[in-house]
Amino acid sequence: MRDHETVPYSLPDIADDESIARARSMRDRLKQRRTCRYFSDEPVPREVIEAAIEAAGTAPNGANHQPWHFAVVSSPEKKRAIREAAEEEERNFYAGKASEEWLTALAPLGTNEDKPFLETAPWLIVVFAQRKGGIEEDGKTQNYYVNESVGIACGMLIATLHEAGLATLTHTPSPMGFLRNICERPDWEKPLMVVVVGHPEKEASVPAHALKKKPLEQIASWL
Ligand code: IYR
Repeated sequence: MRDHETVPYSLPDIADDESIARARSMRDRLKQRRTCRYFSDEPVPREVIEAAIEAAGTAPNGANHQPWHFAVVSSPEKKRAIREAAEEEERNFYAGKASEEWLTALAPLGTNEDKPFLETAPWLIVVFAQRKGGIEEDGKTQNYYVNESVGIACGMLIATLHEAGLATLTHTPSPMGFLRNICERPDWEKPLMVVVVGHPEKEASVPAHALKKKPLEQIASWL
């Protein structure tokens, strides 16, 4: 056995009834989350973003290497650079790169190549996955389960921001290598997504299409 120090672990005792109530209450709050594409420029305190990123940083991950980096963008110049580069990629996507099948799947969402929210929203959190680096971020040590780890962290980030009363949008321009240059990140990091954060615009609406969620019977099996 290798050296392996431990510390005690326990959780507060919660009776079953209370446990069920809490799970349902969390479910109901998460149900209120919708991906929002219309943001106002109303400011959001930096402290909210800081706490949400700290929450994301507690995600379970491969070998505790914590293979993520969150580049937080608020400067108008950087936001404009990201918008311009993303719209360029999206123009190619919508004008030919995407298959007919893909465009048909997107039609009920009403998305297109215009991404004004990348400038309007107060914060863009550009999430990077560290393919290498370990805890010390040396750029060499192997990391493990990188996509899984960073994906879970993004879920926790989004859930925390939702709990804080903010709207989010996960934006995934493709290809998104340009984000590495704009955010000045090393080449062993791979941009994974942009989480756009802010308040919804007054006139904001969301596609009715996405209200249809698969029922429990469909998404779960019990063995
Ligand atoms: N990245 C594009 C297209 C897009 C793809 C999927 I799958 C979506 O669920 C939404 C959008 C865009 O941002 O428009």
